[in-house]
Amino acid sequence: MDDKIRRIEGEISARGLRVGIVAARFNDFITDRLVDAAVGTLLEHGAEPADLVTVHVPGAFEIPVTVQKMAESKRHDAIVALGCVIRGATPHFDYVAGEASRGLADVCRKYELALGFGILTCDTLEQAIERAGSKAGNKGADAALTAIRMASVLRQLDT
Ligand code: INI
Repeated sequence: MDDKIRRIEGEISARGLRVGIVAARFNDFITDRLVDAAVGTLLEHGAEPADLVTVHVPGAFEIPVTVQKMAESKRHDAIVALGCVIRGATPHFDYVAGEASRGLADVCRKYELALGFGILTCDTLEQAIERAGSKAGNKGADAALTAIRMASVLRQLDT
């Protein structure tokens, strides 16, 4: 690759970052594991406990408005959104999962937010367990890494 070409890909360092973690309490036996992994990942990458805040809301549907309020406050360099929506017998899943992801995409673009999207949308409880620290890794940790990297990418684009 021509070394005159500028490459922006962000850094994986949470040093000095103020990060908000918003988690749904619905299915908290899953979301608590996502929160633990997100917090652990942020601390491992240099964040200070005093710069982190976890906010717990009733369900995934309530995540976007909470993230919007936090984005407006400008008190956070990055936000991690964590939830777990599991398909049931009715179309409720589609509304909750759809509005949560659409709402987050909207707020993310509006506030140019470094957002880690960690809302599991699963057909079964087993799929959720797999993504909360067993077979398929932990999506809370992945979302935290994305938030850290995006904070850096967005900052680099300003220079
Ligand atoms: N909220 C979730 O976070 N996950 C779900 O699986 C879920 N289901 O299946 O209903 C869910 N519903 C609650 C919803 O997010 C709101 O909290 C509720 O409708 C009140 O506004």
